[in-house]
Amino acid sequence: MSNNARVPTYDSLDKIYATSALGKQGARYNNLIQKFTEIYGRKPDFIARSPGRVNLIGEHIDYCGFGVMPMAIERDCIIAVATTDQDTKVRIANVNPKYEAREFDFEGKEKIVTIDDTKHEWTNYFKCGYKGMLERAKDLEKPKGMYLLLDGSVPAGSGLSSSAAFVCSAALATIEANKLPLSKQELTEIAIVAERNVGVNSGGMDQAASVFSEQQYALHVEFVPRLSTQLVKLPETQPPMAFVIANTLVTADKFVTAPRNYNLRVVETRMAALFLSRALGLDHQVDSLKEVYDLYFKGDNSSSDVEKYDKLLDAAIQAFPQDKSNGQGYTLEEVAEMVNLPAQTLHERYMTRFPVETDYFRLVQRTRHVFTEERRVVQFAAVCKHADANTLQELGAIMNASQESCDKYYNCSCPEINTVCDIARNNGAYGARLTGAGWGGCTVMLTTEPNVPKLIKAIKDQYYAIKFPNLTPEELDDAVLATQPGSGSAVYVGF
Ligand code: NG1
Repeated sequence: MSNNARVPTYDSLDKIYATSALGKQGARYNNLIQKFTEIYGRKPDFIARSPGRVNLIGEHIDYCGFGVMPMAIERDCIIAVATTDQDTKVRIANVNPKYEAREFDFEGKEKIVTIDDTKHEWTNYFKCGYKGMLERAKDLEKPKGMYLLLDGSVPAGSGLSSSAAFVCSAALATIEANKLPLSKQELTEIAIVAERNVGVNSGGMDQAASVFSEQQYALHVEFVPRLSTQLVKLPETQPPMAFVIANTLVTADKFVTAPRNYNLRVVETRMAALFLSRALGLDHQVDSLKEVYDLYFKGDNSSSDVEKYDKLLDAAIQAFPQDKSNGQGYTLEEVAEMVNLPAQTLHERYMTRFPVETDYFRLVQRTRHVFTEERRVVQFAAVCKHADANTLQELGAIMNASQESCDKYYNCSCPEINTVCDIARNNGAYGARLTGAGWGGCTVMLTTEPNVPKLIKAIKDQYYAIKFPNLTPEELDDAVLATQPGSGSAVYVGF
C-alpha cells in the first residue's frame, strides 16, 4: 500500500460506515454538530474521525517488532472542530457529561503543551496527538486556536483501542486545523510515539489499524525495518464468516495497571532479547525479539518462516538457565548475572522511563508466547490466502492456540475472558480469544453469520445474566456485538 497517501476527506458517511450503520451514525453526527453549535455558537468546520480496532491475531508482539493482524471496527472517536486565528487556545468538550470541558493554551514552539502523565486526565490523550503533530510542524509559528467537541463510542479500557482512536483523531484534527502536510504514515508514526506521553509504553498496532484500515479487509501491520501495512482480504467462506466481540466488562485500565502488566511485559521481552543475543552468540546485543530473529537467521533462506520460529524457540528454551524460584521467573539480580551487567544498569535502562513493579521477570514464558504468536500470525495470513473447506476450523484453531498462550505463558488473560471464550466455543465459535492488552476487556470470536444470534444469546444468558445481571438492554447490546472490518481515519465535511 502506498504509505505517502494522506487521510481522505469525505462528504458522505457511506464512505466511512457500512450501509446498515448509516441511520444510527447520521443521527450521531447530527447530534454532535447540534451540540457543538449550542456550546460554541458556531458550526464546526470539519469532523476528524478515527476508529477503534479489534486484533484478530498477534497479541503483545507489536512492541517486540513482530507483525500483527488487526482490523478497524465501526466504533470510533469523532471530533468536531472549528478554528480561530484570534488566539491559540484549545477548548475541548465531550458529549459524555462524565468528562468535564477543559481549556489549555499553546505554550510555545519548544514546549507546545504540558502533559502531566501522573494524572489520569481525559484530555491528556488529546494533548498527546496535538503535541505530536505540532512538534513535527517546525515552520508553524502560531497554531490555530481550536473549538472541539468529542464523541467517543469505543468503550474505554476494553481492548478495542479507545486511546489510539482518541490520539489519532486528535492528531488528525490538529493536522487538518493547521493544514499540516502530513501523510497517513507520518500521522501513524507520530501518534505511536505521542501516545507514550501518557505513560504507557505502547506498541504501534492500534494507531496503524486506526489510520490505515479499509472496509472488508484485515490489516497486516509490520514494524521492521519501518512501519508498513498490507490489506488482507478475509476469505469468503460458506456460510460467510463473522466476528463477534464480547466485552468481559472487567475494566483493565492500562494506565493504572501498566507497572505490573503492560510495561512489565515490554521490559521482560526486552530483557529476554538482550539475554538471547548473548546466549545465542549473535553479532551484537539487541533488545527486541524481532532483532534476535533477524540476526539468528541472517542469510538463511532454507527454512520457511514457520520452521524458523520453531527452531529459534527450541534454541532459546535450551539457552535459558533454570531460575532459582521454582519456575516463578528470574529476580533482577539473576537477570543481571545472565546478561553480565550490573542490576543498577538494567534498572536504569528498562525501569525508569516507564514504571515497573515486580519481584520476578518471566523471560522464558514470555519468549515462548512471542515466538509462537508470531508463528500464528504468519499461519493466519497464509490460511486467508488459500481459502478452502477447512478455513474456518483452521483460523479458529489458530485463535484458540493464541488464547491458550496468552493465558498460560503471557499471563494476560483473566477468569472472565476464559469463561466467555469457553461459552463461545460451546456455541458455535470456531475460535475465541482475548483481544488487545487483556487482563479484562474484550474477546473476539470467529463464527458464521447464521450463528451470530445464537452465539450472542448464549453469551448474554451464560455470562452477563450471571455476572452483570443489572445491565440495561442498551448496555448489553454495547457489550456484545457482531462486527465487520471497518474503514480507517477520515475527515468528514458533509454538513
Ligand atoms: P490495547 O490495550 O487494546 O490498547 C495494547 C497496545 C497494543 C498492543 C496490545 C497487545 C497501546 C496503546 N496498545 O492494546 O499496541 O501491544 O496491547 O497486543 O498500548
